[in-house]
Amino acid sequence: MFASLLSAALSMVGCGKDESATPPVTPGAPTAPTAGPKLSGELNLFAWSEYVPTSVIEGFEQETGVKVKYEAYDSNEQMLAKLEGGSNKYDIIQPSEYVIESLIKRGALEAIELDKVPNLKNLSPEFLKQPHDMGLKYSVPWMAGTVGIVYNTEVVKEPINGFADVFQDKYKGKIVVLDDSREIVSWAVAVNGKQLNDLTPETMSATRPLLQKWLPLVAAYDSASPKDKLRSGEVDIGIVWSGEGATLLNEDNKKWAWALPKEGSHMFIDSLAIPKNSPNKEAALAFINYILRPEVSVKITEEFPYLNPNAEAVKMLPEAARTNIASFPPEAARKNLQTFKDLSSDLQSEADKLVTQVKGQ
Ligand code: SPD
Repeated sequence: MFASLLSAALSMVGCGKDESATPPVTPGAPTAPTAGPKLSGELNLFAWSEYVPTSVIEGFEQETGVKVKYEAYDSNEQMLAKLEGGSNKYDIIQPSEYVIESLIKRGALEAIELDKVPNLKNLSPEFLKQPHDMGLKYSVPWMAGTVGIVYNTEVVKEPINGFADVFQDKYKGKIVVLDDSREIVSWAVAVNGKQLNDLTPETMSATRPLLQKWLPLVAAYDSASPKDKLRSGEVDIGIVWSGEGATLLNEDNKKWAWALPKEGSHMFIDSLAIPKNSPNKEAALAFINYILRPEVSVKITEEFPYLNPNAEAVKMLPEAARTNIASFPPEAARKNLQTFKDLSSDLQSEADKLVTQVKGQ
C-alpha cells in the first residue's frame, strides 16, 4: 500500500512512471505510531558523532521498550572499516550518499520495507529522487548539509569566499579543517578548475603542489567538533560541516560569517540504512519511522542545525533556524553544490595516501 503511495509521490516529482497510483501523500497528515509488531530487545545504532540527540533516543526507548546502543564515528571510512572488519552487530548505520551508492552496489544493505515507514511522506520531494538511491530503496535521509567556511570576523577582516582565500600564509596556524582526505582533495581539485567529482589519478596528483602549500598552514584536523577550536579562539577560520558553522552563527551571527566556497562544494546527504544481517531489523525500521515524525525530526535540527530533509519538520522550526544560511543555503548558492559519487576503493586509498604524505612532509 505505502509502496504505491511513495510511487505516487515520486511521480509528482517527475521520477515515477506509475500513472495508476492513487492518492498522493498528504503533507502534514497525522504521523502517530502505527500498529506493528511488538518490539523489545535492543537496537545497535552506529552513527556520526554529534548527530543524534539523546532526547530522540530516549523518546524511542520509552515508546517501544527497545534499548538503543549508540556508537559514534567521525568519518565514513571509520564506519566502513568496522563493517568490512566483519562486525555484524549493527542494525542502523548512517552513511553519506557516495557510501550508500557503494554499499548498494556491494549488496551490503537490506531493502527498506516501505510499508513499515509511512512517515516517509514527510520528506521533501527533492530527497526522494537523489541518484545514489532513487526511490529510497535502501536508505532514508537523516540530514543533509554542506562543507563551507566559517570565520571570526573580529579577527579576519577580509571577506573569505573560497578555499583559495582560506589557505593564505597570513592565516598560518589559525585554520582548522575537516579530517577527511576525500573532502580535502576535492577542494584542491575544485581550485584547479575541475568538478569536485572529477577525481582520477591525474587530477589528484595535480593537486599535490596546492596541498603542499595548504596543509602546512593548518593548525588542526577535526571532523568531530571543529567549532570548539573556533569558539575558544585557538583558530579563526574553519572548513567545516555546515551544522558546525550554523551552531556558531546561532550563538553570534555578528562575530561569525559563513561562506559556501565559490569554487564549488560538497552537499552531503547522510541517511539511515540497515546493514545486511542486522540482528534487529524490525526495531531498525521502527526507529527510522520514528525519526521521520515531524515533532521528532525537529528536535534533531534544533540540537544539530543541519539541512533537514523533512519538509513537515522544517515548517515547525522557528524563523531564525529556517533562515540560518549555514543550515539552509539560499537557492542561488545551491547551484554550486554537488553530492559526491562513489569513488573506487583504489582512488579513495590514493586520496588517503596523498593527504597523509603531504601532512607528513
Ligand atoms: N557531526 C555530524 C557530521 C556529519 C557529517 N557528515 C558528512 C559526511 C560527508 N563526507
